[in-house]
Amino acid sequence: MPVARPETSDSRIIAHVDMDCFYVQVEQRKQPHLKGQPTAVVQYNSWKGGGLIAVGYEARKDGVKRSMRGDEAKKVCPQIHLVQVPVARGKADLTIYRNAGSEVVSILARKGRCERASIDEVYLDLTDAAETMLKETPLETLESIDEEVLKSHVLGLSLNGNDDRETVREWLTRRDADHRDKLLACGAIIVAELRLQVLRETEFTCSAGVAHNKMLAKLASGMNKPAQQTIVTLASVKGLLEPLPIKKMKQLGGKLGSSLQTDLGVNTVGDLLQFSEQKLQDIYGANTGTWLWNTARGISGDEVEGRLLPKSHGSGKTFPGVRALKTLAAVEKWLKELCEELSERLQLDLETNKRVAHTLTLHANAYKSTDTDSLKKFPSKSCPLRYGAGKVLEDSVNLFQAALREFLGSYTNPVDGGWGVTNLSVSASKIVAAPSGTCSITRYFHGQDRFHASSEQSDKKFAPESDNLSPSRTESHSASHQTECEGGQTQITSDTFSLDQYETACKDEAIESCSTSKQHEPQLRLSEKERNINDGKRSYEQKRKATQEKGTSSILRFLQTNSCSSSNQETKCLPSEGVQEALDMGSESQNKRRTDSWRYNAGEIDQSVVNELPAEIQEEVRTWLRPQKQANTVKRGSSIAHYFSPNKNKQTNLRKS
Ligand code: DCP
Repeated sequence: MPVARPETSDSRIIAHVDMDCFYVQVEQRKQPHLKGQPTAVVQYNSWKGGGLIAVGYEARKDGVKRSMRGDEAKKVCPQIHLVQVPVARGKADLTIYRNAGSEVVSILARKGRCERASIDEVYLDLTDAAETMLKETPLETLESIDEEVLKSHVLGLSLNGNDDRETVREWLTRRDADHRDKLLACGAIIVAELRLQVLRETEFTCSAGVAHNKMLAKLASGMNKPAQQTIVTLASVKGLLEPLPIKKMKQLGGKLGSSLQTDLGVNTVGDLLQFSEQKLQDIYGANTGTWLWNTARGISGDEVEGRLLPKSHGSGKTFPGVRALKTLAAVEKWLKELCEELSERLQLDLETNKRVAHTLTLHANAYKSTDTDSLKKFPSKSCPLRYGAGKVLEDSVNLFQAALREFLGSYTNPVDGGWGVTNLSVSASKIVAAPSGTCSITRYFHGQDRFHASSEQSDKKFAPESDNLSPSRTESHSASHQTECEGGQTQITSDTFSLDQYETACKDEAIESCSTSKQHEPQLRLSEKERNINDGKRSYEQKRKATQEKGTSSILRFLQTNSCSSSNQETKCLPSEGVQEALDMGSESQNKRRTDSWRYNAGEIDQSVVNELPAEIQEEVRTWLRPQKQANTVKRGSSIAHYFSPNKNKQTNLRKS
């Protein structure tokens, strides 16, 4: 359900920047001879010339539309250039578009808080920049104003078509203007400058909406395309919103919008104005009721989130008509491709941006041969995400099977036949900053085990996407033949685990899986005693604090906390004085206790787990595991690694692997 966030101030200056025919521009930059030519980007499949996913403005003039296939576009516009989307793993590869989007984001972010909303859309909070500009340069004193600013469309400003730029100049420089309009004028100047910078540095044009909140800015950015900007003055809000079809409003494209239409007869935003806030609250609950009441009046307190990176990653593919996947083997084959791509992107995100994702979700559309209405009723399933392509695949297959069982109403594992999958996608969401230093290592090691445990019990935890009135529309682009979860809100609206639940679950599961799952990686087992201590005495909070420490000393703490002082431990090592110092041990008894619990069997670390860690962490871990030559040698003052020397046999294994 939408959450009402009352407008904190209508003096905010928010811009929504949307790239023009984005994929086409990216292709035209790559192949400059296409510039100025009617061009469209098509999906890679060859059926009827492939589906159009982006159409350049020259081709639009000739009547080419995104809903067309290549063959149809050729009929309408014989000179059109059809460029195929790059392909990798048998599906669209959007990397060049994603990277091009990042180039633009890095430029736009120079002037204020910037939120990457999708592969080609960005919100900017320019309030501070506008206020500063207004203080430094009163608008009425401006001597020259760039043409790009004068070309702005100011909603509510009547133009006679003769000297429109002069009229806009007068509006921008009015001495007696409302302070909020003056800020909007500054916003328009800043946005025009940013758009010019984007053009200069990337060769891409974009359009923008400038308003007092995100909702209005987004509505305005598409009003005048390409390469133009639209300003929403306070006085124009009513006129802008009233005629808009209710289903066109963000978050009202789904069931909530349909309910407004069928239950209340609301077809335009203006129709909504007749309902009191109380009435809307009575029908839709306090929050949604207030949100609807505010929306009808152009009030929205949504903040621009300072986020330059995507909020989720997704990889998907559709299998229309005869291409529907009808066997588990076929589904698994495609899941392998999708999971590998997703995993690569997760890894890249981890290495480049130090971010980790927590939730894996599987979406699919399917039909039952016996029930033609069953299309799209396939439940989405989520579980905690484990890193590594193999694990992502394993979990995705489990998720798919659980969903298919539910879809078919079967208690046993489904078999081939009687069903077909027309769309399949996996996504990773709940992406947060990876804790630095040891903490990330801890999480990885803990995570591997607990995730494994959770996947074993997955059926109990898989939950369907909710079927309530939550808006299902997202800001991410989902092409007819692909899934792109770049930026924007993900389509996962009701994962089994909320982040809090997940944290709690992790807390509970980490200990058990560490201690019991021999086959699980890594096999860092806790002794009975330590488990009891962990279970009973150490709160989760304390544990978290301990692992939040940075640097080598905290790495050691990690090992200390999680080390395996099991009875069959053969190698006992003592820390060097230096290390001891770094640990800031304090009292002697503490020293002893910690030293005892340092027994650590490096041979028990599975190399495949180490291989999945980010490069720099791998390096760090390998440093500890390297000191094979000094096995069983306990030397004060030697390197940290010496204190983790495995026994001989295990060293040999380790070296082999
Ligand atoms: N896209 C896609 N599948 C869709 C819609 C869009 O793959 N069904 C991709 C191609 C687009 C890009 O996302 O270039 C951005 O989508 P927009 O809806 O913003 O459309 P364009 O940028 O192409 O055109 P416009 O200038 O109308 O915004």
